[in-house]
Amino acid sequence: MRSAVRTSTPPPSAPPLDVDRIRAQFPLLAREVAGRRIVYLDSAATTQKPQSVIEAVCDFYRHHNSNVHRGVHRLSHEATEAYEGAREKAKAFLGAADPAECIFVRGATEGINLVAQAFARPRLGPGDEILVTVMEHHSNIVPWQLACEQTGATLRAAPIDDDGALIWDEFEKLLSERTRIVAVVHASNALGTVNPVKRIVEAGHGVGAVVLLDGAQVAAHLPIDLPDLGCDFYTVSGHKMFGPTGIGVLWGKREHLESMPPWMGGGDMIERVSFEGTTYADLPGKFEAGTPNIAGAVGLGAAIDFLADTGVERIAAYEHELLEYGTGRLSAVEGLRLVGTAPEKSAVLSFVLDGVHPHDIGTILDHEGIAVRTGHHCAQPVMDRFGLPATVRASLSVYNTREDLDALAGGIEEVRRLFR
Ligand code: C6P
Repeated sequence: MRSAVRTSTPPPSAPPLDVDRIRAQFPLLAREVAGRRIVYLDSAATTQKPQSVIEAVCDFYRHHNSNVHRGVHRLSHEATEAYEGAREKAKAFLGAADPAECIFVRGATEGINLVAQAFARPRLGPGDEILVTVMEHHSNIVPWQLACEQTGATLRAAPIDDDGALIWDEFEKLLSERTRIVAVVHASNALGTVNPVKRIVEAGHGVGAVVLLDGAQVAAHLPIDLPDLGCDFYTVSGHKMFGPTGIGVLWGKREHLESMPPWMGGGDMIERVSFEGTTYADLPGKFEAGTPNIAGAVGLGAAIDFLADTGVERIAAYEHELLEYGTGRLSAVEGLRLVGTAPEKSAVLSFVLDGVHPHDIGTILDHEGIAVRTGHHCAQPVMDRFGLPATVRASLSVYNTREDLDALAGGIEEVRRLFR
């Protein structure tokens, strides 16, 4: 069994994670599907929301709803304070130096598009290269393809091995003085692979490239320490870290953000507008045109509080245990092959089963009240690499238990019986 998942262990003084207490904070987990308590194993698609996040969003609309940065009245002050307070929380959570470097976006997809359009596009030309890996989510491929079409630059992709790990020598060979941008997923949504991101940042900087990390699958699972990572851009999605949909953060080094033109124009991103010419607001406003997702930001702030109270290191250690247990349970199923067995993994179990299409597995599991994702997981080059049309993916979170994984293994045995 390959499951040497390296995650940080909790400090010895930290009390063990009380999963029952955590589960009790997630109202949706009490729901029944197909007459049974739901087994939710699709947290990589989106996590469930704790009561505190739901309450924070409701409280905002009930008591403080107003637009931000626009009014002198009480409610507008309160809304602005709540919105900017959430930015402070994001700053602390990521270990950023300055809240102004934390741009609120809709999610990781928008964060990467913003960098592709406002940072890469004005700088790139024919002969320049952008380096990604084969394991990227489409959100970290297509924005760069668009930038390449617009500028004449070339997109290169570093290969992965049969375990789904980056082939370091090949990655290094693809790096050259032509490489202007390196954009890599911190943890793969389709395989679970955790990339050696510090090494990637160092290697990218070594050839003078700017490095973006896609942290969508990391924020709810592993600690993020931006100064330690040393990257230039980092992006997360709120809904994958217990927050609402439609909100996320793009963090960028101030020098880069300041050197970038605005991406979208509109209200709130300007200093002064006239037909003779317009000047732009300082960071972060320059990149937040229009009325933002204020309640979403407030909810994200509550999600960050939940993560801080629970302890990301403790979550990492707990999920590590769960992943090892689940790897063992699934490896024991006859005809099942895990796809993604890299030495360093986050809590994702992708697999295929001999003779059964992943969609059939997902449908049968759903009849048992088990929610998994089936398909290409918006990572078609990963499927091509493994010669598969699709996989079944069970993705774990802090509220999952060994019983959930037992139910999954039992459900797959049932699929096998039906297809015998
Ligand atoms: N992955 C999944 O089921 P958005 O949609 O912008 O919040 O996140 C995009 C994204 C970017 N990078 C990675 C590594 C991701 O996993 C995702 C979203 C979901 O795996 C939906 S396709």
